[in-house]
Amino acid sequence: MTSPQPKATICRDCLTLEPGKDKRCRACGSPRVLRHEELGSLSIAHIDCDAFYASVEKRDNPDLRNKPVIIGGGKRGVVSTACYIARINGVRSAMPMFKALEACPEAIVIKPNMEKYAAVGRRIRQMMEDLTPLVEPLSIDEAFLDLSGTEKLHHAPPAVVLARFASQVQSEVGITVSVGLSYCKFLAKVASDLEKPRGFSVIGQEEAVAFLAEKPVTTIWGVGKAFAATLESDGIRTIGQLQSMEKNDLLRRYGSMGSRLYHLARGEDDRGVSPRGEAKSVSSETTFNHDIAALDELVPVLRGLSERVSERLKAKEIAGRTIVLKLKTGDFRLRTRNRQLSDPTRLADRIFNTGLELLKREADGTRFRLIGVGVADLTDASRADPPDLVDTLSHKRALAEGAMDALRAKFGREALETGYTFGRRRKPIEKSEPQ
Ligand code: DCP
Ligand code: MG
Repeated sequence: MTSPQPKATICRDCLTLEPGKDKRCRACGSPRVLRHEELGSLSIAHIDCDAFYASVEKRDNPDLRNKPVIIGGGKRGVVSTACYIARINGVRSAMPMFKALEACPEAIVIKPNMEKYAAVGRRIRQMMEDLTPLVEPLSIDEAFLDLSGTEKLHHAPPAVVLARFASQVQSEVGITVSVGLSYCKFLAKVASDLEKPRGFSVIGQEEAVAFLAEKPVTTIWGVGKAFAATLESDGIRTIGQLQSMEKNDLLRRYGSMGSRLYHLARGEDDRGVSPRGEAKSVSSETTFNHDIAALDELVPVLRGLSERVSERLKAKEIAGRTIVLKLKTGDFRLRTRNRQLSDPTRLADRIFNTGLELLKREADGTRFRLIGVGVADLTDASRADPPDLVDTLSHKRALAEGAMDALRAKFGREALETGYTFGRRRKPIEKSEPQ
């Protein structure tokens, strides 16, 4: 007996499984018909809300519906997000507000209401968790879902479950989402971005390599601006170029990142979807042989620990918004101090500088037996360390740090030491705090 062929076509509106060969669904007439040979067998999804903050504001004030809306402002004066009408006029996330208003003077600007967005994000996450326990949130408005083996439960293949979910979010929560469906996390995430807003894109095994060949290297997870600049200086711009390179060559040039480039360029990604019970913070700490009071002795240790934390954040492709300094005094009293940044970071430099500001206030002659630094409030790295519009120097430092990472990956950790840590490294204790 042969198993039934998985259905390769569905209507995203009425969920009919074989809506016919025409452009429109023969059951409901909708043009939103999804066709893909592998539709019945793919089960890794990435779901991302469309223009999230702006959509929530439009939901709550129907007068805004057909108007360009920008969410942002406040102290930093940049755009958090813009609705798709404002985007047509050229408004983008992280743009200075004055530029956004030059591009779209009629836009309505609304200050972010984080509590409200967090509540909507939680509600949508709950709806995802009703579909599968394997939900891995990446940020407030996006998550991976692994729907393998859920067909019996839902009496429908993942593609249908996802289309139904998108409609349900729209009718029950009042905002729209875009869905990417593939066989691995990397391509599911790429797919969800292809047809925004209200998109549903599928990337199968069959077309993955050809699809990726055309794309810029920045499509690859973990290749940010700094690393892309390194690749560019080696003449590499597209994933197709990476596909034609030997694995050993990539390893030699870029260390562990080379291995990732090699595999992801071929659409090979075996990372599982893991619900975030994992790290809530990433930290590194060290206990001294003798208690230390002097700031200039504590500073190089802090620098080394910050670099360590940064490396681990980069390796996990995560970033965090809160920097935590931990000190234990000679008489075992614990002091923790923290500061929130405007954006999540994974850069040693920002971790260190923030930690240093906190440390300066504590270095009042007290003798310390332990110092640690950590990053909490974790998110994925995609939105970490935007080029700082005010502080162009920090952007340069970020680029320099990317270059140093590449060198360390090539020659080992000890190859490059900053002035702070030179000859003064200690063995740190590493921690990932559970939730
Ligand atoms: N965000 C922010 N600053 C940025 C990027 C995003 O404050 N530089 C916030 C506002 C967004 C939310 O995070 O609404 C989700 O980020 P996304 O990158 O998913 O962007 P949107 O959901 O707004 O738009 P898209 O439809 O492109 O996903
Ligand atoms: Mg989004």
